[in-house]
Amino acid sequence: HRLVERLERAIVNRELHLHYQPQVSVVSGRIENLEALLRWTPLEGEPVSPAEFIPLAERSGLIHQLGDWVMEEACRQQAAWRAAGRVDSRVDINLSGRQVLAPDTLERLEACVARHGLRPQDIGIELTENVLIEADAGILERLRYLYHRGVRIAIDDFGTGYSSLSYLKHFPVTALKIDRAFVRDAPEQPEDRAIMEATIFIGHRLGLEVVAEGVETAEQLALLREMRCDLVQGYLFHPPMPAEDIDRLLVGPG
Ligand code: G
Ligand code: G
Ligand code: NA
Ligand code: MN
Repeated sequence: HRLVERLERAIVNRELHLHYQPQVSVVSGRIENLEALLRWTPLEGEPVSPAEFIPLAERSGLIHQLGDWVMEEACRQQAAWRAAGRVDSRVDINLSGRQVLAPDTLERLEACVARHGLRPQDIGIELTENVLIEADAGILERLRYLYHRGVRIAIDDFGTGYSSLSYLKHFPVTALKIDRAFVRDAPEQPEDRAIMEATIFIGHRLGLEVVAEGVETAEQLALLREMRCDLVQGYLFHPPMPAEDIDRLLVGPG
């Protein structure tokens, strides 16, 4: 596949970047967390969306190299922010299925965090529920270990996978992310509103943080505030942006 060949060269050619999207506290308005999102702009050609190249990288096995690059870059940036003393937000990294299910990915993440002088609580990971269902005992033990050390573990796109709720009882999880499809339709559709409310309720009863993604309107925010959602992420607040823009955002004007 042509795109895979181009992607193979993207790392050496420095065509990859991370953008960061803030997650904001509904109560305080403070930026609590930054989700790292991979961006690929080939030297020649238009930017390619991760929605397109991540599945390709998963199929070709290139996801391991890409994932290592993301981990390294996110930890390097977080360490630089820490050293500058300005930012105390966590940074969240997306891990796809094949990455998490590979036996040594989580160990490499831990090593990467340590190598950059970060504390486990400076970093989080986002997984989908399907990954947890497929994880074997060894992977789960590794996740539990990270959880107990203080790494934040969020379930991405919560409610859209093929799982039953019972996995929440057994798996090491610190946060649920309400999928943006529910958030988008909640103002108009009572069913989406009900799912959103139920997710926040069950999350809180289980002692989890709840994050709503794809928040674009004041109306969606009003619902989420009324339902006591913890964190909100979306274009209403901030789009994903380069690290330099995060610097400006956190330092403020002047
Ligand atoms: O931000 P954007 O809409 O472009 O992201 C599209 C999809 O790509 C999302 O599902 C997101 O989770 C995924 N994605 C973005 N960055 C990464 C990454 O670094 N690793 C993995 N595995 N997925 C990512
Ligand atoms: O699958 P995951 O939840 O990781 O995907 C995150 C994706 O959502 C990224 O592609 C990001 O660019 C996108 N995104 C972030 N904020 C918004 C938003 O307010 N609306 C929409 N439609 N997409 C968003
Ligand atoms: Na995500
Ligand atoms: Mn998501």
